[in-house]
Amino acid sequence: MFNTDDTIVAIATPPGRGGIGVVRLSGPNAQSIAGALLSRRAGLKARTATLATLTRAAGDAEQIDQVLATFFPGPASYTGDDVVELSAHGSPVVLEAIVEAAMRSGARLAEPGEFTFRGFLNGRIDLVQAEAVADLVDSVTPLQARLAYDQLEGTLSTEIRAIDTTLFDLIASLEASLDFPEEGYHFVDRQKTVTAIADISARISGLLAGGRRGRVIREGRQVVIIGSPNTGKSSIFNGLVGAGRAIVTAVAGTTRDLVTETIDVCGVPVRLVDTAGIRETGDAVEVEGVLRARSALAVADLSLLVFDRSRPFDSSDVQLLTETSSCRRLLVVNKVDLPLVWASNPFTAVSSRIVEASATTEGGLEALREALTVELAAEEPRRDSPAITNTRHLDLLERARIEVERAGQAVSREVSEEFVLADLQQARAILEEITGQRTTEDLLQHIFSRFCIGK
Ligand SMILES: Nc1nc2c(ncn2[C@@H]2O[C@H](COP(=O)(O)OP(=O)(O)O)[C@@H](O)[C@H]2O)c(=O)[nH]1
Ligand SMILES: [Mg+2]
Repeated sequence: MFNTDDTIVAIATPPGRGGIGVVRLSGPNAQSIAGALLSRRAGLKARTATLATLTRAAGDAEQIDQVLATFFPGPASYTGDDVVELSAHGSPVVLEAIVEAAMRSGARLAEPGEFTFRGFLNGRIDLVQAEAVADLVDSVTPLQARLAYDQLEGTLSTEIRAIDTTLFDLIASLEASLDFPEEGYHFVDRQKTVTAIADISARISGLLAGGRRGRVIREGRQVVIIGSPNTGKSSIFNGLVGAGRAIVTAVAGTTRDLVTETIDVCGVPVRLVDTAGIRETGDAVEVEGVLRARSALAVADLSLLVFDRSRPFDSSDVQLLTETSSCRRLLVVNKVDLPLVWASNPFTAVSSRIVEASATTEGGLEALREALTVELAAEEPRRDSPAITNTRHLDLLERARIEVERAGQAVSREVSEEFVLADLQQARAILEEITGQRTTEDLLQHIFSRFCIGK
């Protein structure tokens, strides 16, 4: 998918202006290309930042910038190849000029994720760790960053490899019994084999158990705010987001499109969706808004139903309660700063959690956040167990578990070892797909296409 024996170059820092911008070169000619552009006679010292002037081309008098150049010789570099990092002033114009100069000297512009891909190919990191790099860069909450970092450190890879090694040993002992059939089945102890297989299955299940929670942290949740017009949905949305993002007005039906913002609820990124509300309307634009509100509701993990206690509880409020009775929901009784006009408690038959709030005085917003946390079951994964955040890993682990269990049943039913072996080998193949020891080009393409350029 990528050529791997040439030298690649890219800006490694985000687009836009900054105090510093970094251009990264990786490949066999990284050092000579950097050397040609830098005003230094001597070569760069390994892993030492060196101040130098960078010119447009070898022998060219036109200087681009003063840079700090650092040479990381392979194989102990990020990519496993020779790497040179040039820290320049963080102007897009300067950084682009440096990239162009490197390209004139023979470097090729890197594709997204190509540096990390080389690190993977050169065995610096496995596939789980490469995916963790992308997750860490993409993380929007501190908890997401922590889980991605743990994965980058190799907590998940280590556990998967440990399971794989146990499987390998078990397979080896079963194979030995096949090679020496005259020794009889007793070469391996049937009961011991059953126990060993059950242990492996339990370890995989343990990883899977933490996985659902991990996935929630990585992928986040969607919470939809619904309710009749003017109940204060947009105000609640703004209160939770903490900035005046959605339009708030006293005219019914102003939030016509969906407004979304992501907030951090105990480490879980929650995509909060403000809707036009659900009510009968004649306005074509608003009809569209109501339609969108309904479809957002359909895919939401949780809905916040907002009611206005300063006006009568009417049929549309009743309808909203009925319509969402089978959804996960949280009821918000808004405008508690105004007098209560409801003659009776409309929620006597409702078991959902109810939070009283005032978007205006911000009273109850903290309680609302806490209720959100509880509803989204945001308990933190323990640090000592690897949390699986990635659906790809979860799917493969589940498949591996099924194979191991099948093997266990085969042993119990006294099926020939060959079948047991085939299942266990299949389980190993699946585990190796997770860490990338066995992969297809399509999968790699898919994974690395998510990366940004320069990573
Ligand atoms: N007194 C009071 N007014 C509120 C409260 N929340 C919202 N409002 C007002 O109610 C009106 C409608 O609010 P908005 O958030 O646009 O409602 P939406 O149509 O449900 O999105 C605005 O004039 C808000 O200022 C509250 O808690 N107390
Ligand atoms: Mg609104």
